[in-house]
Amino acid sequence: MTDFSSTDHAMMAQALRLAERAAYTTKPNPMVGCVIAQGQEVVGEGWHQRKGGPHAEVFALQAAGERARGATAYVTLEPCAHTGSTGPCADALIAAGVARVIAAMGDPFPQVDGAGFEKLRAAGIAVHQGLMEAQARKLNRGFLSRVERGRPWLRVKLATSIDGRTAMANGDSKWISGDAAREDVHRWRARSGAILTGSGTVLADDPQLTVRFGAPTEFVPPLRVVLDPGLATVARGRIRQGDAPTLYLHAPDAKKPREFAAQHAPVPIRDGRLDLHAVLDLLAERQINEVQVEAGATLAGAFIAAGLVDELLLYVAPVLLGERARPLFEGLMIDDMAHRLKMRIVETRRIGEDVRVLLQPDGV
Ligand code: AOF
Ligand code: ZN
Repeated sequence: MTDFSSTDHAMMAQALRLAERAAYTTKPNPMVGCVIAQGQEVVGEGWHQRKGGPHAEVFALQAAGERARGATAYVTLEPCAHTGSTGPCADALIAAGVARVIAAMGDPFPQVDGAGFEKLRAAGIAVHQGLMEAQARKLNRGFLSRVERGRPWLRVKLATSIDGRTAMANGDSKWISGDAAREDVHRWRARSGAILTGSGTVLADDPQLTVRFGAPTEFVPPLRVVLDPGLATVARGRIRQGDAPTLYLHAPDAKKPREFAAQHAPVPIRDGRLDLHAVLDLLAERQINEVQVEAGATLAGAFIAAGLVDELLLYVAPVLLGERARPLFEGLMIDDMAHRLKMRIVETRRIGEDVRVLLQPDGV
């Protein structure tokens, strides 16, 4: 393992901050940042802003100009070796005369996957990797999930009372958490590739599932996905409004209504329900990195029970809804402590009146 200096750490931390600027605009590509430095002096910075645009290294090399010669390039992801929308970044770094490349992590993308490092080494450049890798992996957990596991990163958003209830018995779930939490949810939506819900929620809450409150100035609108086995909701609801595409996933034998224009695709049935594994496979094929589930207790419970949840985004409101109200998850049957589902708190933060808790199941 290479020993990295405090300057190396500071430069990589800056590269990670630059990468994160594209959180809302770069999908389905990864967020990547690059800092070029001569010793402790930064001579160029860049980040990958959107798919089809120049990569981080290209912007940073442009800014550095002649001062890239003999410099160190800090990148949050292995420089690419392939010609995609742009030429290989490895070649650009070599041509600019960079002496050393430090990458936070390798790029698992099949067309790169070590080939970028190989090119650099073959040209006599000193290459090191692994500096702040955990942070870099966390930043791109969606992209990495899709490329490495073949399925999107799945986040389930829930708003709960302190007694663990999410809706009244009549289904009313409005106004559990406050305005600040709602804006926060919309920012998480903006970084997601897809917002997924069920037909039950479309009927009960009539959500629009677009990014409207506290929206970033620029973002790629997430795909709205409705699990609707019988295509019962295609003609209804605010989900048909707004500036974002909608995809209906349905049972293979569903009857399509006449004049049905929305995107739709069949998904196999497992145990009487749409197969959730197949749903995620399909979304990965459509280059979705992060899915945010905003559904009711049944679908949220089904994802948990299937072991497909990577992250819970939980807003806890300081209210009590009482025992007739609905629980967080339905269909999750646990009879003894030995089978309890353990989770890890990744972060807690107060958001307005509420508390936001980010959790991950053990093993993720
Ligand atoms: C880099 N630097 O800043 C980024 C990289 O569609 P393209 O041609 O832009 O290629 C996208 C792939 O390139 C993406 O899947 C990932 O493997 C890599 N992204 N590589 O050297 C960058 N954004
Ligand atoms: Zn590149």
